[in-house]
Amino acid sequence: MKTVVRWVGMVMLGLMLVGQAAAEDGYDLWLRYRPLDGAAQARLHAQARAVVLAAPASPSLDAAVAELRRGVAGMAGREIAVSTRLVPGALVLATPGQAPAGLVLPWADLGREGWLLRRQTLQGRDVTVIAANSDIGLLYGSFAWLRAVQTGADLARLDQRSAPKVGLRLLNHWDNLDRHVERGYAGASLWDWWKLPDLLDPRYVDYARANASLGINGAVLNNVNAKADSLTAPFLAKAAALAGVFRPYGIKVYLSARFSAPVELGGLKTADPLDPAVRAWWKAKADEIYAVIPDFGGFLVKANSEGQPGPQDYGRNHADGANMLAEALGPHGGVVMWRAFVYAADASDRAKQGYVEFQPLDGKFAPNVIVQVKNGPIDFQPREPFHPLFGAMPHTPLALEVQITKEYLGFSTHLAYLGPLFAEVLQADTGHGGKVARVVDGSLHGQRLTAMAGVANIGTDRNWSGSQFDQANWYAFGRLAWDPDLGAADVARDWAAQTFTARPAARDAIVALMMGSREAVVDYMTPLGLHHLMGTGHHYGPAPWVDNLERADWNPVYFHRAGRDGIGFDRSPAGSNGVAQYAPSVARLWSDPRTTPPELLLWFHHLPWDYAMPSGRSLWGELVARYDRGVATVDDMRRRWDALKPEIDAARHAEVAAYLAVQAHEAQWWRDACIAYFQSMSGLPLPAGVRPPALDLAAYKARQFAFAPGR
Ligand code: BDP
Repeated sequence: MKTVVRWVGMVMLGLMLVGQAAAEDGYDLWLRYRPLDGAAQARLHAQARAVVLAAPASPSLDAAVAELRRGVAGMAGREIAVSTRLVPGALVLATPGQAPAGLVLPWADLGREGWLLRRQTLQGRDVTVIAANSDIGLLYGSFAWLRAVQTGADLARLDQRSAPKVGLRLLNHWDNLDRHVERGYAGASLWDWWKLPDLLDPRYVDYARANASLGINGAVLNNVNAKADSLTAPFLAKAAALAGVFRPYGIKVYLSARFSAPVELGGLKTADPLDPAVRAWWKAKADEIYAVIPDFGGFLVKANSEGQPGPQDYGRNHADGANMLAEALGPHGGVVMWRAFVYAADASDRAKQGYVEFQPLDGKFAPNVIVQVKNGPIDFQPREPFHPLFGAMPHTPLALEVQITKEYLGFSTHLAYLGPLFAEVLQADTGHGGKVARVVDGSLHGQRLTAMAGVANIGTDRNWSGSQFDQANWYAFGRLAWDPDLGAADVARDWAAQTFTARPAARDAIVALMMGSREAVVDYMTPLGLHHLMGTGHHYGPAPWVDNLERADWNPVYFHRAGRDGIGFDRSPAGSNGVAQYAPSVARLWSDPRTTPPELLLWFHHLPWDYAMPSGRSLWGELVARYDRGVATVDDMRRRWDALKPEIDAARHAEVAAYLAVQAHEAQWWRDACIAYFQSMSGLPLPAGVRPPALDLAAYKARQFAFAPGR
């Protein structure tokens, strides 16, 4: 009785909320499927009267149908039936084997995962065809059709097709087995290892739906700073349980593998990759994994980096290590993603180390190894030049790794849409005959094994990503991994329409706010090519003065080199000559400050404070102006967001507004602390009209953040 009363109450509450913006908390991500307005509902219903199945039954097909029904029920307010009879206004899910007579399509172009959406007449009936060569393609196509509805496409004239340009589109979760997430700002790890494998949180399904809606087809479950425990039988059973949930959504699981596991788990005396017993151990381990996870994706490995074990501990190189694992996984179809994020050999210029260690190994890796390279040569800074390895290893598959979680961009409290950052690296011309996107999609050097990885920003927070707008970074990663040539603004437009509102004026206002946001962070943190000025360890807040860390190349002063004479890291031929790692056409441009874009100036050059900038200002004046511009942009973002209040549901509007207030405050802090510090180096007065920092430098230096998240 009590339950009935509760249900009636809930239904009534639900009815009351219809018509006004229902409270939203962000859990639904971009898959909200809220009711369309009356006319649009009628149009949608006319195009989605039933789901017609012309494809073999499978769990993935079931997932596609469930999603279509969920979407139509939400947006058109109607339950739709599933049938095998072709009815007018049907959504026809078709694969070549079972396609209805008369359906002629360019199936071959779609590949295994691609899809096609087309409104057409079939056997005398007007229908919408969702076609693919596989059930996963149909699932992706169904999500694409729902996106078309959500973004206001003309359903009566629909004609779209798409196939992924990159084979492996992976999230890298830096999740520890105790649920702490390294560089996580969205709560604890989603993976409840303790309760797995018996208890499956329903959230795992929603995670899989969200990924499938973008085409993400793999997840590395555990941190690159891996514990060997993740390879033990109990944890493999847990990973297998997750794999079982994800499988219908086309998502494979991968694990980060600790290189020394044969010693730690196997009791061997060595993890030397050329030792037969070590090789046998990994082979047996791979067999064991595939026995419980038949479609296991493979290993991600961080070796000889930041204290992690690796082949160099035994006088071997990265190829020796990677190839040993590749040999173990190869018979099962698994891959090794071997990270190029290393900086051990020589601290004279940390930016050079990845290239120095890896480029000479070009062509030495087994065919199922991908070398995974961060977007830039240092470490996920607000701006870096693209990594010089892109284009420089023609005989080796290279994956691009970007960071979705904003370790160095203000955590989840700062609004920074990363689409422009991702697109900037993908569109950068390597000078080796194509842009980075052509390395990533394999076309530049004819690689068939291709991948793009994003370090996830997902956790147990109700809104998944720590903030409403950080969802856009997960989204942008997925869309760009599928098609690296998409424009960041186009992706933002889809996201904003799906996540907030499809009304064009409001949607475009959101997009405009997003598109300037990353540059704002660059300006108020690290303008003009400065980098790594963040607080020690946690990377929160400004600390350009830090000079006392154990390793020289952990200190901000190492990176900015500011003194009375000027500022910047000289990577020109007169300095570290890091620029020589780029193709000659690129190196030539970036060797000369006058042909280096201002955005990268102090990355490559150490210049006097009075150096004349293209703007007509001195370098000192320009630096200050950029810091001020960053603060002003955030203030402007706040105004733009306030103006959107009538368009956005109250709870999410208020939450974003509160976050923007934090960001405005912290942007000012960054600006003030950096100007105070750099002024102490330059010894120059502030340009006329510039407001002095609120506090003395000592006050900024004194700030400590003992429990900052993500460490
Ligand atoms: C840095 C992070 C550190 C990661 C490392 C990596 O500060 O937590 O372990 O990268 O990518 O950005 O391995």
